[in-house]
Amino acid sequence: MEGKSMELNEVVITRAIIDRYYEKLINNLETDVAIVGGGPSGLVAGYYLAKAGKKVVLYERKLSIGGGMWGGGMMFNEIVVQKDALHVLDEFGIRYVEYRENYYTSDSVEAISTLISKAVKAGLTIFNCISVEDVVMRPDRVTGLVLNWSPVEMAGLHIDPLAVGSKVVIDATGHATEVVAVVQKKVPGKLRTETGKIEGEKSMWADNAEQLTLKNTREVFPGLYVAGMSANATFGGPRMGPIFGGMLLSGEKVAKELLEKL
Ligand code: 48H
Repeated sequence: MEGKSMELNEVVITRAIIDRYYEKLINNLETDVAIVGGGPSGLVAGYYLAKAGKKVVLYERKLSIGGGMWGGGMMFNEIVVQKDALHVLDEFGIRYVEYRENYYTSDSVEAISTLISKAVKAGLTIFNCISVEDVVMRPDRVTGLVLNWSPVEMAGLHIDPLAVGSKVVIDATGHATEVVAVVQKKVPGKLRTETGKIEGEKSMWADNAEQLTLKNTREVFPGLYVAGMSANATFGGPRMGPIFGGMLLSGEKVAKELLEKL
């Protein structure tokens, strides 16, 4: 005979969620690296940094993490990855099939769900439904992020944000380059681009774009790095369409560079 299990209590369920979330929040007020944007480049960066023992947090505006990878190309949920980036898929255990020489395909749902899962298990803390609306600034350096709930942003409510500190920030916000845009607008000084401003993303040229994504993954302002599509939009590289090797390699590169510095 099985014994009667303890009756579940709604207030205890609520208390458990509040206690655990509060712990997570308070433990991440100061971090080594804060990543803005939960697309492939941000997740790969977060994975490698967390795996190496860094305290790293990622903020994503949307309810679901993953950015633009879920939909493959035009909702055909397959992605293309070139040979140079296969070692990242191997590191995560994401399966791929050769299509032609140097063109490999992966199921986009397997790819992005595995990036998310492995990054979290490696120690990356993810907060979803939070939008980064500003940076914390000292005269010559970005030193943190200003956060608000995405629903507050969506409803246009006049509610003051909260702030967190981080040694380094990575803008992995994709096409929009949201953190760099705020720095350009509000922080005195120039970006480390040719004109000192955001150069803007150019039209599609996959081969060139994939190479430039890597080159453009770097520090754009003291304390602020760009990765993924944001790197090309900031430094004026073209878009590449649904080939994702550059995004994966960009995340790997920014993590490597920061591990040498931090
Ligand atoms: C919190 C924010 C904020 C903010 C934005 O777009 P992503 O998938 O980014 P990448 O660079 O890792 O990958 C780009 C890729 O998906 C892509 O679009 C490609 C390859 N396009 C080629 C082409 O030709 O079009 O993810 C960015 C994430 C999103 O989930 C946003 O919701 C999030 O960042 N985000 N999160 N605060 N202020 N801004």
